[in-house]
Amino acid sequence: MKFASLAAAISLGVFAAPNRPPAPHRASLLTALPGQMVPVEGSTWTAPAVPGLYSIHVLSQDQLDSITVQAFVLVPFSQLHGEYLHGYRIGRYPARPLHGLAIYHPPAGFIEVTRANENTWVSEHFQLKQFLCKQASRYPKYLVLNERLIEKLEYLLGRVQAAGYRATTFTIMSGFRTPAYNRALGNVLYSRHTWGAAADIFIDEDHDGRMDDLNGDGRSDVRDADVLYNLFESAGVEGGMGKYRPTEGHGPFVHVDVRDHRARW
Ligand SMILES: [Ca+2]
Ligand SMILES: [Ca+2]
Ligand SMILES: [Zn+2]
Repeated sequence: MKFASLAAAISLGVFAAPNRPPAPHRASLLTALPGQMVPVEGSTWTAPAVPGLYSIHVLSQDQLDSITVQAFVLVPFSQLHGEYLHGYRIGRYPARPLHGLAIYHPPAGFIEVTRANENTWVSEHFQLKQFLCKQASRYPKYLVLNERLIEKLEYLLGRVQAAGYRATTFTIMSGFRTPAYNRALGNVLYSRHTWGAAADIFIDEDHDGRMDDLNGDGRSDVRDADVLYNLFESAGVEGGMGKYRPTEGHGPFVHVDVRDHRARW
């Protein structure tokens, strides 16, 4: 078992995934605060003091298989000055968590996104830049991204593909939203988007910026969102999910999020 990072090479326990087909971007996302000790593939990794991306390559024992753990050391939340983080507007998280739930406390920190790392594959089918807030700004930009959201999107994409639909990824119309941007949209105070735990998605293999005609009726409308919604429901999806009909501003899409209870709309 080999384990190599930008910082050092250390040995790890067994990485058991010998029979999976080769994937071009076999990766998983890990976030940690500077100095935090986190489990990685059966071993422990200590996050360096300097925020940024540390790609950890984990080889299987026979060295025929590997996975890249894209470990981002976060810029701690305490670095915020008012509403800004290094010139990037974040806004304010609610002082009181919703119903006292831990998932609504302010995030521990932020991933710093640069031109150099925004194309990073954080899983097999998703790149870091897909989750960026749509607010206009220069680099560096910052985001919060929940690992469980990525896992969920990968699972759902797999189900969509297994059902016979062509889908190389989900187009993420809205992933992370800064509280400032979310507020400007007039959205709810406790949107899971502001915790990097929600995504508004559709399938757009013909790249026209709109949901593809999944049900084959020659139109792109809420019935195509229904196709995704029903597929996700039958896949036993937990957490929050809602479907949206098209407006003048956007096409049909489905919202999915990570939360501790089931919610549907
Ligand atoms: Ca399309
Ligand atoms: Ca249709
Ligand atoms: Zn949403």
